[in-house]
Amino acid sequence: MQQLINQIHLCKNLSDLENLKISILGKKGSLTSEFSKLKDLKDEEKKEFAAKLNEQKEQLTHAFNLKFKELNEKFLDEKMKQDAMNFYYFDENSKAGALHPVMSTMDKIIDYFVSLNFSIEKGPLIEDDFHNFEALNLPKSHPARDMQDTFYFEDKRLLRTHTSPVQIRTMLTQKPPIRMITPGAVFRRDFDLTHTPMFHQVEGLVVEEGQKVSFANLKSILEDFLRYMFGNVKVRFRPSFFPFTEPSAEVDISCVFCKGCGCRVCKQTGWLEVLGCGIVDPNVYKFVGYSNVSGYAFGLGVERFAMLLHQIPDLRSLFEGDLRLLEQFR
Ligand code: 2U9
Repeated sequence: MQQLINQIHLCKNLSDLENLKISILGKKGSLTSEFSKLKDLKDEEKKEFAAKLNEQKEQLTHAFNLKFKELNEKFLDEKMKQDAMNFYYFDENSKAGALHPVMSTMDKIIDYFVSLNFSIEKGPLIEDDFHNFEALNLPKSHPARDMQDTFYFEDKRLLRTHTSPVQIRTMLTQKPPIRMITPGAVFRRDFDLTHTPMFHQVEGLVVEEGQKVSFANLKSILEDFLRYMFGNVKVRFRPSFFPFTEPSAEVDISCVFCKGCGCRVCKQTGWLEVLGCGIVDPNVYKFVGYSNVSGYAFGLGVERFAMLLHQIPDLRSLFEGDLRLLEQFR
């Protein structure tokens, strides 16, 4: 008996222990076969022998259980060690990603207008002539409608050239008051040092019932916005023209590179153009069925903002996915 107990203690792993258990307590095991001898014994001997076998069985089972517990714990410990992930590995070997500077600039712009309760509206990238041009008061003869400026599909649909169709769609489905911005990609057939065929815009639109909205409202919000974006810059409004706004203005800030002294970037003028804006042309309201309303609108190119914010000299580098640039924004 003690020999068997010793054998149990000597087992090194679970499978040795299992084999030993089968050889002793299994169906054909050494102790199990002792039980079959009972039938040949007389009653008194049988009782004594059975009691002895049962006691041995109990002792062995107890020893097996204890040993199982010990070996199983060891087995699980080792398995855990093998399977465990070394999280420090990821810490040391992986570089955290980061937002592309165009997207972080977009987020900064969006944050400003969301804080003033503007809603964010989205629309399709593939548009039709009505939403992209007609309803925006762009006459049939307008050069922007030209095949040379716009990407057309064969069925006359087109890739939106600005995010303005989203304002049209919003006005067609909602009543004033409207305070919205629409961030997103736009497409133009333009590719040179300062233009890419796809870029991002954020446009804004505010429309109120009655004649409450004035150019002064537009001026004050854009001045505040530009100082939020670029710090303590000078802001100036220059008269301009857009088919969808009247009066219209282009907005400049004092050059962030030379602080207005004149440099290569601002072409020695001390000013950088950053925005277009204006009071919404009443013609636009006719296309969306609005009457007796007033509103202002503005638009900006996000890539240009990102370049000025981060002093990135070449627009194309924003589209190349070059890690040497992107890693600087982690
Ligand atoms: C509606 C009415 C008016 C949006 C406007 C501009 C002026 C503008 C340019 C800035 C740089 C486009 O990315 S850019 O090339 N945008 O100058 N955008 S007013 O006016 C609207 C839009 C929609 C219904």
